[in-house]
Amino acid sequence: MSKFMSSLLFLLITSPIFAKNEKPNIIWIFSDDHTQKSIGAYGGILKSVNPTPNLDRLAEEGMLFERSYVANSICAPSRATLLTGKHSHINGKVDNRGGFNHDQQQFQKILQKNGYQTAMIGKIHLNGKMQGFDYWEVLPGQGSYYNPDFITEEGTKSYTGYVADIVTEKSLDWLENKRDKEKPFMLMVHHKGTHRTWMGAPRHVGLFDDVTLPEPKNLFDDYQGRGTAAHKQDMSLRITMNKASDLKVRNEEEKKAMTENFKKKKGKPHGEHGAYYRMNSEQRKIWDAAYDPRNADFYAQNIEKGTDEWVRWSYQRYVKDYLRTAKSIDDCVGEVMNYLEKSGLEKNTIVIYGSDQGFYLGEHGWFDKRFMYEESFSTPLIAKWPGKTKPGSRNSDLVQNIDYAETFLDMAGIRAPEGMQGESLVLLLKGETPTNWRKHLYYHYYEYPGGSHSVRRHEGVSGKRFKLIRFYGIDVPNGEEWEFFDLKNDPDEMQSQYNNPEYAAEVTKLKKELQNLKTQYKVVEVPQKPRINKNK
Ligand code: SGN
Ligand code: CA
Repeated sequence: MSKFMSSLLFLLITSPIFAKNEKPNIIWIFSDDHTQKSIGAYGGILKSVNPTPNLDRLAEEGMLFERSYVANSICAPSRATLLTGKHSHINGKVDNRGGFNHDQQQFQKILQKNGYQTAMIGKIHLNGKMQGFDYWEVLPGQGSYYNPDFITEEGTKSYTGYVADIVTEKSLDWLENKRDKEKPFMLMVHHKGTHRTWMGAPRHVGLFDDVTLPEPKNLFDDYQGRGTAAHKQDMSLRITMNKASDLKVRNEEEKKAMTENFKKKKGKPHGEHGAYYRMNSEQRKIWDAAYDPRNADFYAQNIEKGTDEWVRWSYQRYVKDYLRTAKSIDDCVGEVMNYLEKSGLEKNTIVIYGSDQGFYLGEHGWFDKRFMYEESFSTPLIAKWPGKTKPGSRNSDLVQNIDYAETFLDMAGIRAPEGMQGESLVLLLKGETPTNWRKHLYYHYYEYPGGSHSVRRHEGVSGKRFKLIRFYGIDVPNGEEWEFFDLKNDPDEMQSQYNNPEYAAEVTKLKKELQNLKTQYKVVEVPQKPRINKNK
């Protein structure tokens, strides 16, 4: 070949037209219990306090999924589904108790085998050693808001500071200093917040002090129009909400008693209730300066537990604390986006935000999740894929957390292995929903008896408008109860129409659909037996 020809060839293969398609990087920012209704871009009554400016920015630059749901509204099972792309009865992690089989197929293992650098930082809630990550540092179990420990390949390490900030710092440090810059990457930035017992960062403890949050209209729900499960749950602001640990109302005497209690236990205070006692004196000073006067005000009002006044007061305290924890996650989203912009990574990096499920912020008088009702069945999903997602776009197709694994693989140009049960969201992200996109979702919640909050087992099917739920294993003649909701006429799900003859045809249709989905997803019976909760 002449010299001229070879230089022409060189120019051609190095020119952008012939450059091989660069694989996109993926940053998956995730939170715990972060409900759609607390994110500005999703709208809702809390939008007025501007709770999430950075997530709103992500939505403005990307796509927001309005009808995004989970398959089983509880933490560890949701994460198992996300990694495996399979429903709980297939991946084996049906509730928060018991182990997760890490040896099974997971999307990050496939990405890693296909040349991706993979990293996981923060909460995963799946005990045992993570697989398929080049780098991982995870919180033990639920983790701690203040001065958390992290499990690493080299053992447990302790850090001083606020958990969301540490997760953010570690993530940015991995991006800047620890990864192999020759390879595309997938980084999971997984936060502890907004999980119970909702403790904000020192810089956020004063937020929302001077506002009165609007209340949901069903804060005083009496559960007429629904069955046993809604009546018998244990997740109400009126009865379940705990004064000391949830609402942080402790006078000096109570603080002393709790401190003594923690001293009796071995090692550092742990778990949710231990967070206050893990604080160093500087953090405690900031905390007490914010909470002591508020608590004095509470005692001055003589509010009795269980009264309507108590429900109203705890709603304000609880939701403000919840929004404070969300704020540090929102800060993280902003920092990550700013870093991508500064580092030049922005163009080829997908940023995706989600949570393990939704949550109740006083709707039906509740906190927590588990039910197939909209607040906890739905979950946020916002994604920005430069050049692919249309900025400020919204998608209203039915998507579920079984879809993420295949989506991540598809983004990387990898075909999903047989057995994954979701659908890739890539076409949806490009604004090209296939005409045969799913019309119904399958749901199944298992953690009963045992566990927390006494939510009865149930499974169900939901289309865009109608939802059918079967509660089972309950103390009624044949052990099961059905509920049916028309989300168009009753978006707050206050009145089951299961026995209303006007809906009989729809009920029959959904019963059939439930059977179809059970066949499609190969649903098997998971025996219901009490077990001890070892994996809190
Ligand atoms: C803890 C919480 C519960 C919560 C579960 C599961 N109690 O047990 O309120 O439902 O975690 O949450 S606490 O008083 O210890 O905070 S999950 O998100 O991990 O599924
Ligand atoms: Ca959760």
